Amino acid sequence: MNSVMPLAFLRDEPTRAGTHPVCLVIPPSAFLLDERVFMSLGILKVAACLERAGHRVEVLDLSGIENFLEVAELHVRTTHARCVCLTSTTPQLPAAIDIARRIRQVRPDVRLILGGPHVTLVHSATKFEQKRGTVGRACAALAILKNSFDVLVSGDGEKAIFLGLREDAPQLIDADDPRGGLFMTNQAYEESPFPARHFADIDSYHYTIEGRRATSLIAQLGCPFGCGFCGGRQSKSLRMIRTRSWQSVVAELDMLHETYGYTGYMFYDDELNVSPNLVALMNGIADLQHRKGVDFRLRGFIKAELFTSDQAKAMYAAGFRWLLCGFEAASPRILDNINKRATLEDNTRVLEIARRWNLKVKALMSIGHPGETEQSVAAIHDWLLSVHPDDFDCTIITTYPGTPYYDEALPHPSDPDVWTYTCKRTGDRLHAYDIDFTKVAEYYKGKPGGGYKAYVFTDYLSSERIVVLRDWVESEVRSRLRIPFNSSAAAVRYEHSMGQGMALPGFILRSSASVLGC
Ligand code: B12
Repeated sequence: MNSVMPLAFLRDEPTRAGTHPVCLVIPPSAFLLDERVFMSLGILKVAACLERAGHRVEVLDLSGIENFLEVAELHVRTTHARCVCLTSTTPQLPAAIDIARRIRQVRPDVRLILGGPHVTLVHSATKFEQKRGTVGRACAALAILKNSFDVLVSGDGEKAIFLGLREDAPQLIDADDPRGGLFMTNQAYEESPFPARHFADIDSYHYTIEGRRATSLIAQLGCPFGCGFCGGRQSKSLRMIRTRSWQSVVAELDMLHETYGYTGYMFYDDELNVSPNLVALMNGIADLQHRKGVDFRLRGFIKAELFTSDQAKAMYAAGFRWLLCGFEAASPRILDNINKRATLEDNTRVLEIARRWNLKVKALMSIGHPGETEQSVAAIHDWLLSVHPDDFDCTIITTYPGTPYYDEALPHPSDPDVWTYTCKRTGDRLHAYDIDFTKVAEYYKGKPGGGYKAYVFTDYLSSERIVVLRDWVESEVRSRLRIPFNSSAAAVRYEHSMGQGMALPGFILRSSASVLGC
């Protein structure tokens, strides 16, 4: 195996499917309140491409599995797979690295491939570091990944997986570069298969929208904006908009309804209304329901300054009753520091338009931006009370690799454990403790009654104070607006008992072969 960046892997035809299955692994996310809410669509898309090319595929879904290391060990001891491919976000990395280590111990012959957001973002951060001439922590983070895995895939996995399976695969496959031949074009996106949801144990995933059994899908990829806290602002696969036709999205909804009976759908596009074809898509979804005589309920994200009354009307007609919007802040200066583009007036207007069309709004707010002060947090509290959203949450920023807050930060002059991001326009600063992402997995949601930890602070607020203020906004606004904490999300953890030689329960391992684990 060599370790150079690949020359463009231009051949479109995949590797010849061999007799050995390919094993795909979804690491657990123990920091989530409930790990079986939404399936990991990215790796299921990779699974679908492998299956289409004739490969036998096994998917080991370790979401919510307490003793995941034993389960992974048991499986690799019995499987004939020679390649084990993991996906990972940054907070899943500690578990992904532990799984890789355990597999190495019992099957040193297996090739370990890592793809997903963490590699993509760390790789984009290293490119940015190199461009800036400051080789440092992102390069170190990439080196750790190179030590733990045989092949790293940055960016789109649909074609790159076939290069990763080849004997002569490079150690780093760059599928995040539109010039490289592995990056998906709109046409490739249109032609690619839907995520292979049949590999997930559908019934163990549970989500409802307005009482309807619901699942998630993505209509288009990418967000072109530059918010400082958001991962992928230097990564083409996360930033460039890739679209497929509205007919393709409607076909996926039709399939999901026919095959699994869902009538609720959560759209996980970064912002649905970035697409100029939103209204056409909504009309297509409304027509589908009319033709089938069904009634869907939908939920998805919008970008505030692009939201119009026409969009709201079409969204309501298609079945939307809820919109989510990342307003983040209520202080104009903080909105500017985030590089949000939306103004406070744009944000307020979203609630006015939504209300006119009977759409409920979940306001997504965050604390811990450059220049954050007591007053800017109080502004969030006051604005929420004045616009009265139907739901909200307020999170604390973590500066993950691949976000401008991480990529553009410089070492703090006097504290070696701290990196500082300075907003170019206002000079406001955000300081972040350097986190060992191979060991620390962040909480996604603060557990009601505590559980949050902040790794950021500003010149005006300590990290401890940020936690106190965040809890204050949550509890004050919830009690004033009578919005209960989401207490339904009691963590569901699965325990897998380790009988020797026992096949894994079907909800952990799904295989395209007829015998599990063969
Ligand atoms: C849906 C979603 C969620 C859902 C469901 C997550 C899930 N189970 O999939 C929920 C709400 C639970 C969630 C939670 C969180 N999320 Co989230 N989420 C998303 C979102 C909007 C879409 C993910 C998706 O399905 N994309 C589409 C698929 C096709 O892309 P993909 O997953 O990246 O997969 C492709 C490639 O990465 C690659 N690939 C993936 N796996 C593999 C494996 C192999 C072997 C190969 C070869 C290739 C490969 O091929 C795939 C097809 O091209 C993304 C943003 C985005 N636009 O992608 C953020 C995103 C993934 N989330 C993010 C974050 C920060 C979080 C949270 C930490 C939130 C928080 N603040 O605490 C938590 C962590 C959850 C976790 N398990 O780690 C960041 C990840 C940053 C990072 N450094 O990892 C993203 C990128 C948003 C952002 N721009 O900052 N999230």
